[in-house]
This record gives sequence, C-alpha cells and structure tokens, in this order.
Amino acid sequence: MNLRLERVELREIGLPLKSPFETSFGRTTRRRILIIRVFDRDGASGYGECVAFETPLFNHETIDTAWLITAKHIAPMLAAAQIESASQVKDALAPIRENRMAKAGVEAAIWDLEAKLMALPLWQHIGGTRDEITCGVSIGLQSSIAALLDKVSRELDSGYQRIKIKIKPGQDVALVEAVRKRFPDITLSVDANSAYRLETDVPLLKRLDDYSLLMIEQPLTPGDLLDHSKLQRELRTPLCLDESILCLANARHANELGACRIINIKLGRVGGFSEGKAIQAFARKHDMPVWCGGMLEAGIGRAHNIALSTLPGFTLPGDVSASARYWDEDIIEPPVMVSCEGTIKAPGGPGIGFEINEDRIESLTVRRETVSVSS
Ligand code: OSB
Ligand code: MG
Repeated sequence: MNLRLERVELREIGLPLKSPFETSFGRTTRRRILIIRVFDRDGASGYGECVAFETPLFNHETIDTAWLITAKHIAPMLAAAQIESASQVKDALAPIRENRMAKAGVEAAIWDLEAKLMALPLWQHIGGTRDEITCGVSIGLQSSIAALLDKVSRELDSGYQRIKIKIKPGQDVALVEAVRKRFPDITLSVDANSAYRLETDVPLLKRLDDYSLLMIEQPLTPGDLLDHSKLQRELRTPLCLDESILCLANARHANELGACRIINIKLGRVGGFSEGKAIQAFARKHDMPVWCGGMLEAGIGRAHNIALSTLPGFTLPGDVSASARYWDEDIIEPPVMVSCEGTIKAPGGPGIGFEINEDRIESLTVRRETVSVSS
C-alpha cells in the first residue's frame, strides 16, 4: 500500500448514555468522545474513535490529554515519518511514550482508510478469520440486587452469551451469589477494575471460587503483575487482566509469572491494532484465550472492536454489544445489532463497514481542529 496522508481532523462530540454506567472507580452518565478522521491527498478518509474517558480514573489518559498529544505530537510525528501503510504507524509513533489511547485513535483511522483504499473489509485486512463474533455484556454496579437480577435477566433474554458484572468491596460475594442462585448455568464473570489489595483481600476473593466463574477480571492494581501471580496461585478461578496489559511485553511477563490465564484486549489501552494483534498472536501461541474489551464506545469504536474480535485468538465472548444498549441514536448506520443467538455479523463493506452519520456528528460536535500531516 502506498498511503499519502494529508491531514488529521479532530472533533469532540458529546453523547449521553441511555443509563449511567458504574464501576469501582466511578459513574459515567455521558461520554465526551474524540473522533479522529484522517484524509489522504486524494480526499479519501478513514475514521477512528479515541476511547479515553473524561477523567484519569481508568488510566492516566483523558480526552483532553489525548487531544493535545494527537494535535501537538502524533500529527507532527506522522508528518515527519511519511508512513506508507497502516502497519508502520506503531513504529513511527514509538518515540512517544504511553498515551496509547491517543495513538490508537489515529492508528485505527489509518487502518480504516487503508482498508477502504484496498476495497477490503477492515476485519479481513487485519487478518480476521471469522465473519461472526460472539458477544457478552458488562453490567455496571446497580442500586440493588433486585435491579441487578432484572438487568441480567433482560440481557440473557436478548441472547448474550456471557454476563459480566462489576464488583467492588462491599458489593461482591453477595451479588455473585444472588446472580448464581437465580441463573445456575449461565457463563458468568466479574470485573473489579483494580479495587482489591493482595494484603487484605485474598480470603474474600477466595470465596468467589465457589461460584464457577469464567474469570475474575483485574482484581488488583494495574502495575502489579507480581501480586496478581500470587493471587492466581491461591485461586482456582482464572484471573483475566485488563488494565495491567498495555503491550506485548506485559502479556509476556504476565504469562511467565502466571499472573493471569486470560487477557482482555482493548485497542485503546494497548495503543492500536498492531500491538493488539501482537498480543493476540502471543496469547494464542501460549494457549491463553483473549477477548475484546469495551470502553463504552460509540459506533466507530464499536466497529473497530468488531474487526479486532474476528482475529483467531479471540475465542471468548467479548464486551462488544449492541449500540442500543448505550445510545438512543448511534453515529453510524446501521447501528451495531446483535442476533438473538448473541452474535454480531462482521460487515462486508470496505473499511469499518458502517456508514458514518456525518450530519449527526456535526450536530454533536463541540470543538474541532485540523492538523496537516503532509510533509
Ligand atoms: O473494565 O472493562 C472495563 C467500562 C468502562 C471502563 C472499564 C470497563 C468497562 C466495561 C464496559 O466493562 C465495557 C462496555 O460495555 O463497553
Ligand atoms: Mg475490565
């Protein structure tokens, strides 16, 4: 491929969630989303969505830091690098430390552009091997156990293949016990978003072993692979790492230490498709299942997640679900829809394979900036 990039357009849109999403680190009621559009010199374009939240509570990035890093550092570095294909973006941006969500938004847009220029579905262009993916849902902390059971019941009725519930200290074993009692046979997992400590919480986390969970996701601090490996040795339930895995090296270290048995891959968290694919390939070689995580994405991010989920190592249902669970109206057409068997069909059109509702994006836009990336 001979890409000739011309400019990067940044836009911030505001989008209210249909219902608030609560995790151990906080409650989200609306998203401020950075949309990236890259243009080549012939006017063709591709879209990416930066998944950074408004607050630095999931990781250090925010939409505001990502905007600044993209406009002031990523775009100039891309201009200087004169990349010719999407696969070169990762190395071209490697001098910029961390800021993976900012890099991933731009890289995703370039992958979409490249796939469109090649008239290929993005999922095929990145090496995906299945045209249908399996879906689970992530259910936030609820106001009561009754409300939680009601939500679980409705998601199961929709066909979702795996239920994940958020937990935090004080809202953990009782929630799992109630869900397991009402739904003895479902595939169930929990996600703590780093809310527990090895020093104090091993006895409590061991109690979760009684509920045949598929996995316990990210119980401890993101940087602490060693403590996760100590915890994993105390548990029968597989640990899954999310916040801890930022790159291939982290996956390798986690595997060698026995810090987890499953990895959740999020494009933003690992810095894009190139790194995500490397982690997927490593995990596959080591018989470690991976699945695609979610960051409450609007349609563009959701479309990129669908593409990622078609790679061969993605053997567990991901947190990629229907647009209608999040938004009254998405920014893509058609919205992401899930079959009654809990699957999403990977689209057959070029690039991300969804139409972008440009009028809707325009009406939701609160700021924009265009940066040249031609040399
Ligand atoms: O840890 O996977 C997570 C939402 C916000 C922040 C972190 C996480 C989540 C989710 C929901 O679990 C994923 C989604 O439905 O998009
Ligand atoms: Mg998680």
